[in-house]
Amino acid sequence: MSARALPACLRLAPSVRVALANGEPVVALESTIISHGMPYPQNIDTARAVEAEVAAHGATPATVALVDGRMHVGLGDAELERLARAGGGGGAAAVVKASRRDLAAVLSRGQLGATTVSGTMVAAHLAGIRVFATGGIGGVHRGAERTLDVSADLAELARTPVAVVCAGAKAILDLPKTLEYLETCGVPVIAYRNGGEFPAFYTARSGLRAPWAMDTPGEVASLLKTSADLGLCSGAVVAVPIPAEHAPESAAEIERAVAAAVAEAEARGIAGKECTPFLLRRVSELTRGASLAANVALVKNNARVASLIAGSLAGMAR
Ligand code: PSU
Ligand code: MN
Repeated sequence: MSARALPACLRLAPSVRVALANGEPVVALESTIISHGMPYPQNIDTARAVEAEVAAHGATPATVALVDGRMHVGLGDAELERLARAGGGGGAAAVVKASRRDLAAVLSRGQLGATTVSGTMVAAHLAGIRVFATGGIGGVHRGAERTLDVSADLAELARTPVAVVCAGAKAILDLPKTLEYLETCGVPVIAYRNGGEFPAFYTARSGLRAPWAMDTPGEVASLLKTSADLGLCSGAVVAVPIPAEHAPESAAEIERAVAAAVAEAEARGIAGKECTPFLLRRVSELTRGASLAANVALVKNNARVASLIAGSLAGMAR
């Protein structure tokens, strides 16, 4: 590992520290998806299954969260359980959804914080982790021309060299505008084994082209290595379609539910950081759990692909 001094509040789990020191693959995982993205107990089951998926594919999982004034990279099971119970749809106030802007406040107050994509990217980069798996990135919200609601995830991708392996941007968003924003920021978006199409989170098809199409972990790792060699400080979006066998039966039903949830959020004045958790919960209720089942399946698949990319990247450094 580099001689760069690590911040005093950064805590690497022993497994993560050893893997990084040995140049072995590590995959970062976020915690907002646990605390604010899914209900209990599906959230804790998914968190454990995703870590197991990473390990099964030869990489060390490093779930990120803010606990008692420390930025943890790699959590124990008790901490995962604490995050899952504190969030889980019910008492989400007990755990703060933390993007970049919230990191210093949550840490200095010693609050419990679950990191979003942007917060997790910051932590991963500090720790020296280059690949991160999640469900879907935040993006430009529908109606952003009025609200200016654009996820901090996009600005983070522009400035932090961590690859985010996801199923695209969440379908509750405006996908064309999200791709435009990423283009403006200079963030490569790679459609992974999807015929060049940008996936639409719950479904593989968005009708939108991604700027790049790649079919192997080695190709993606090579792009990441080249980007680092050039000193480009931007991240990358590796957009992996949900496996066909896990896609919801009716894409139209999902889209109807999304449209209804977005309208409801607007009518109820739900905005800011509450917006995404509200939409995910309402879409799950309106589809009687179909969207949640798809979400669980796609996160696991993304964890698998991220592990293969991290493995390939680690091999290139040898
Ligand atoms: N992916 C999921 N479920 C989630 C999220 C991503 O499958 O809950 C979270 C991520 O933490 C992402 C956040 O960074 O939603 C985006 O929130 P916002 O739109 O407020 O930036
Ligand atoms: Mn927002």
